[in-house]
Amino acid sequence: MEHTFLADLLANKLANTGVDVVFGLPGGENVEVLDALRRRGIQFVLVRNESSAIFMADTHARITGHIGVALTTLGPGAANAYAGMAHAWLDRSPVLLITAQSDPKLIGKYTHQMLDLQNIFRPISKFTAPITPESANETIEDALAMTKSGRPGPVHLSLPASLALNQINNLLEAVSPPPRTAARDNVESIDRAKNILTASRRPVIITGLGLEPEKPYPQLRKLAESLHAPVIDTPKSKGALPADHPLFAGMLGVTATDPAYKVLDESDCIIAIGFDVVELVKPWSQPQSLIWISNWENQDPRIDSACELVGNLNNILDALLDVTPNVDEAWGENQVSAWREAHHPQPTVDPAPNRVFPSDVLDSIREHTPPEVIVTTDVGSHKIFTCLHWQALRPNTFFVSNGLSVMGFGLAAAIAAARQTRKPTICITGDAGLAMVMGELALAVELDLPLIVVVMNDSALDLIRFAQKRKNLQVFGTEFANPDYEKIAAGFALSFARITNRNECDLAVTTAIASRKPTLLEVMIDPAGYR
Ligand SMILES: Cc1ncc(C[n+]2csc(CCOP(=O)(O)OP(=O)(O)O)c2C)c(N)n1
Ligand SMILES: [Mg+2]
Repeated sequence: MEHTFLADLLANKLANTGVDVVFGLPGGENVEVLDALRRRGIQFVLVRNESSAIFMADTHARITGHIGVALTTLGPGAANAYAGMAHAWLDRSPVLLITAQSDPKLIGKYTHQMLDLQNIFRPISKFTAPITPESANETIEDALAMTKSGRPGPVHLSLPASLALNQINNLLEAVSPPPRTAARDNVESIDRAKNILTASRRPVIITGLGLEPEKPYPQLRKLAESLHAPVIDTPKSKGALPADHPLFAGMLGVTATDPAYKVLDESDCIIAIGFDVVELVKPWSQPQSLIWISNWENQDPRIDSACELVGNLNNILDALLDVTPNVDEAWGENQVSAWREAHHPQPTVDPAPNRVFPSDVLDSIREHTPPEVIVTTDVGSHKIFTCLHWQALRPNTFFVSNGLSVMGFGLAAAIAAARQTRKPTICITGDAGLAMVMGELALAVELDLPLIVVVMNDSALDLIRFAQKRKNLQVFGTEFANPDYEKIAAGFALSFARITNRNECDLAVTTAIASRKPTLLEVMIDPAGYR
């Protein structure tokens, strides 16, 4: 039997699972693993902050259908990755985090940088374990399989530098791709679902974060059209049905009064596809019959359902296509067009002088970018507005942290998306969110990405300032001074424009898209337009 180093075993198993890139920021304790990745031909993207590595691994996974992998050092690097892991946990992302760890022989004698990483990551991961020479094979394979089995989520492995060059048996067989949930025998439930659908006069479909990597988009569209069912999406499934489809009825998940609740509340039957209540900002309390269709069990928390279909989404939706609907005349396309007219008011006032409304920014981007443009958003007032109003025309082209809603996600996600797809990509971020992760701008230039970073300059944590105003509190601790973004852009060698009106926005977006160069657009936003 051939022998190999533990670090190489790890690199081999990653490569055999289809991993071709790792995002991270190493410490001295990672250099053996880093070198094993290099020798195995796995690319390494050096981030400027560890949580960015996990946001990138997450986005990479959602785009490729593979798992995403991040690497950090022990104590401080792992601690810095915590927000990223928490995002992967609540946003259901198949990410593997590999950290270093101190030499196990020194436990109890040496404490420098030593944290109990298994106890730290256990509450926010599906699996966390140290890699040891004795059980490396099983541990690594279990971790890889766990990322995608059932509801996807993050896993964590730690490898001490002192063990990375341990020689062990090299079991070189290909690692089979992580299994999805074994499909249940859905025969009875399919019949039951068909009966519910045949009796329904006002069915509605709600999609959620669990549509990738199966991409049941053609079936979703066929099912909606055959049932005349309006389709409501969530931030993480925007574009599942294109926003210009006559049955697209808006999005749920950013406020307690999202306009799409009107359509949902009027329905008599809900078909939930890949849906996860972690995306909603209020408890689920819909009384209608619910047909649960997902790749994982309805649990944690379970929502009331009349019927559950668990397994391959394409097969399940195909099996429902021959239902003969019995839908009210005023429902479907008619209901959706009435809803659209009622819920897309244009601003009736002008923005403040030399300021732009967010609706103008989104309209300008939509008008001057191709249908397949990728959009990411950070978290704040701009996220709520962008989720509600961005017209996503293609599936899996909109990326947002919604389960955790963590600031700092948007730029990293855009970098990973543009890197992988080379498609025009737009990151919409608040000024506070960008300040948290500004260093990652360097990566956009290093990787020469077709990326436009749109920073909404309002010199405030606007969402929090708005909460103060709504509660009649003083504005306190929520306003700040911004840097000179033109100089920031020059320092990072990004193209730059400052935008104070719609025409400037049109020109800047057109120029940036044509150049395919990383660009920073500073939009002088009038936050009154968010409300
Ligand atoms: C890491 C993190 N810290 C704090 C928050 C709470 N929070 C949500 S929105 C927000 C304000 C964001 O400000 P900015 O990025 O400027 O966006 P704006 O609301 O101004 O559009 C804050 C502090 C959060 N979601 N994530
Ligand atoms: Mg702001």
